Order: sequence, then structure tokens, then C-alpha cells
Amino acid sequence: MPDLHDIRAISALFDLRADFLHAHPHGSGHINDTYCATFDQAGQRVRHVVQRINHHVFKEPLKLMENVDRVTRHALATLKAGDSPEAHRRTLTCIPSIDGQPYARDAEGNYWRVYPFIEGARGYDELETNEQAFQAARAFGDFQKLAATLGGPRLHETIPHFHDTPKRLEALEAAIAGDRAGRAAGVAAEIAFARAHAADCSRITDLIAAGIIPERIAHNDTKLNNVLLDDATAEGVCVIDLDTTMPGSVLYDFGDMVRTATPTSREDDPDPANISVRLDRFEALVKGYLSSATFLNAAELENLAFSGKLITLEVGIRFLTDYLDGDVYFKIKRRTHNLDRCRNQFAFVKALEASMPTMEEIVARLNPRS
Ligand code: ADP
Ligand code: GN1
Ligand code: MG
Repeated sequence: MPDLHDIRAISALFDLRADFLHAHPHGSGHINDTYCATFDQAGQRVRHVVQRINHHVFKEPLKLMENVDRVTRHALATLKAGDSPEAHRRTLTCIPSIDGQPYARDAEGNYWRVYPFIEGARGYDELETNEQAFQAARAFGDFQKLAATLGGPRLHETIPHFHDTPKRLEALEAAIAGDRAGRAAGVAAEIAFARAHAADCSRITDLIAAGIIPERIAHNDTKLNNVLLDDATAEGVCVIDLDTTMPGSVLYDFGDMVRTATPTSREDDPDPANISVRLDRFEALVKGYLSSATFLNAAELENLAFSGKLITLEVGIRFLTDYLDGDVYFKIKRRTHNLDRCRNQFAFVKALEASMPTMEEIVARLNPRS
């Protein structure tokens, strides 16, 4: 967290009808500045998430908030129409600003939003059980199903070409050529690894261009800590971090679940030599996802296992690019953080390659179309 903001003053910009008590930084996201703030509401303690949108990453915060507002309103209306218990706990909801907008601006021009804190649930950087993997994947599938019924115009692309992996490789080449932080000479092995995987980068984009894989609304950032699991039952109660919910491929969502739920070490473990794929976790993910994502076509089903490798490769390329650019995108806690993350992701790509035949067998066994 670079600088602590005055959350009391920010909260006053929102129609909270409660008295601010205190706030502290919250969570381990790499992009936004997130605070958990506690208020007194007629004698009751209530908590809210107060979040500054990273406008260097999201260059059009108004369009972004238009998307989030539409998607969350649709989610709430659909949950209520289905008589879902605790509908307000199963989707983010935007608290309006005192001007009636889903966001507010501070004096420095930052964009802020407030969501009710989802109590009794949490997101995990590392899962503990296969049941959690099943529940998380099921919740993301449910989210995609719900997003599919959103009416109205196409959602804005909050980050254009977000999962265009060939473009991510081009951006890496530009970072190597620019060598802005003077680091390229030290990462020759990582650069060679990325270049050797160029053919993998275009596999899904080619299938999308050919119309074989359809465009659908996807979450596009389904790392495991972006779904909150119920503390008591492990049920996936609420999908969060909706900044990249926009048209894409649902394969990117499944791929990011594989990237974050199945490795045996954390994303930034600097010593990933023994990293491997937890195949029991992978099977739980496939089962959970297929239990809710009942709309997948044959090409999507056939690429589920590959999608994990693709997204791990893509995120590794992005960490390497940011390391070469001098750490301008992802939050870091140490000088080599992005390089450690890149090495970890590339080591996991190798592990996924070794396990791919077994992963393909698992998908084939569970594939409802075969
Ligand atoms: P980032 O884009 O930086 O990852 P997130 O929207 O994912 O930001 O928020 C960061 C963290 O804050 C999440 O991983 C989660 O732990 C927590 N969080 C966000 N929104 C809520 C919420 N409404 N209720 C409870 N926790 C939340
Ligand atoms: C970022 O926002 P967060 O921490 O959930 C990033 C994802 C990466 C992820 C890598 C908007 O996710 O794309 O996969 O870090 N989000 C954005 O951990 O770039
Ligand atoms: Mg997040």
C-alpha cells in the first residue's frame, strides 16, 4: 500500500447513513487500494469495503463502473427473482455516492467505490481442500451463467486485448527492446522460454477468430482470492473483483482457476524448483465448474486443460514484461518480486506440460458430451 488514504473523508462522499469508526488496508490484490472500514449504524457495527480504482491500469473508470453497476444490479435482481437466500451476500452491490453515482471522486481526482463487506466468508491465496476448489469453480461457473443473461449493449472492454496472448508476447518484445530498467541481460533464460512458447500463445485466439470458440461475458480475473467462500460451509458465496468482467472467453476464467488452485506453491514462491500440479485439485475444479457451466460447447470442453497452461504462460509473460519495464503495473513488495513471480509461473507451465496427458484424461472422463 503506497500511501494511506483518508478513508473517513472518502466515506463521507458516499450515502452510508452511518458514522465512520476506523479503517485498515485489506486483502492481497495486486491492482486496487482496498480498505475495510467499520461504521456505527444506529448502534450496530457494520463494515464496508472502500476501494480506490487503479486508474493507471483502468484508464476509463467511468465505463468500468458502468459495467460493474449493470452486472451487480442484474445479479441482485436475478438472485431475488430466484428467491435466493441472502441475495445481498451473493453479489457485490455498489453503495451510491451522495450524488447518486456508483462511484465518487476525491480532490486528487481518484475514483472510489464502496461495497458492503461480505461477512462470514473469505478469499484464499492458497486453498486448503478439494471441496474449496469445487465450490470456487462452481461459483465462477454460476457467475458466467448469470452474466450470460445480462441484457442491453455489449459491456465496455475495460482493458482492451486483456487476454490476447499473442499481443502480450508482442508487449514483452517491446519491453525487451526498450529495456527501460536495464534488466534484459539478466533474464535471457526467461525470455527464451517465452519465445519458445509462441505457438501456444495463439491457440485460443485463433479458435476465437475462426468462430469455433464463442465470445461470452467472462470474469477474466478468476484467481482464487476473487471468490469468497463461506467460513462455515465452504460454499462459494460471492464472486468479487468485477473490473474485468467483459466480453471474452470463459476458457480464460477456467485457466486462471487452474493457475491459482492447482500449483503446490504460491504464485511468488522464489524457489519453484519442485512445483507440481495437484491433480486431485484439478479434478475437483473440473467437477465444480462443469456442475454449473452447463453451456460449454465441444471446443471449449476440449480446451479446458490447455487453458490452465495458456493463462499461466500469459501471466508469466506479463510479470516478466513488468519486471523489464521497471515494475509499473503490478504491486510489488521486493525488487525481484515480478521476476520471482515470472519464474514461478514458467516453472508451473513446465509442470503443467508434464501433467497435461493426465489432465486431458480427467477432462475426457468428466466431459458431459463424450
Ligand atoms: P484487486 O483488484 O486489487 O485484486 P479486489 O477487488 O480483488 O482488488 O479486492 C482485494 C481484496 O479485498 C480481495 O481479494 C478480498 O479479500 C477483499 N474484498 C474485496 N471486496 C470485498 C467485499 N465486498 N467483502 C469482503 N472482502 C472483499
Ligand atoms: C491481477 O487484481 P488481482 O490481483 O486479482 C491482474 C490479473 C493477474 C493477477 C496475477 C486487472 O489480479 O490479470 O492474473 O494479478 N489483474 C489485472 O496474480 O491486471
Ligand atoms: Mg482481486
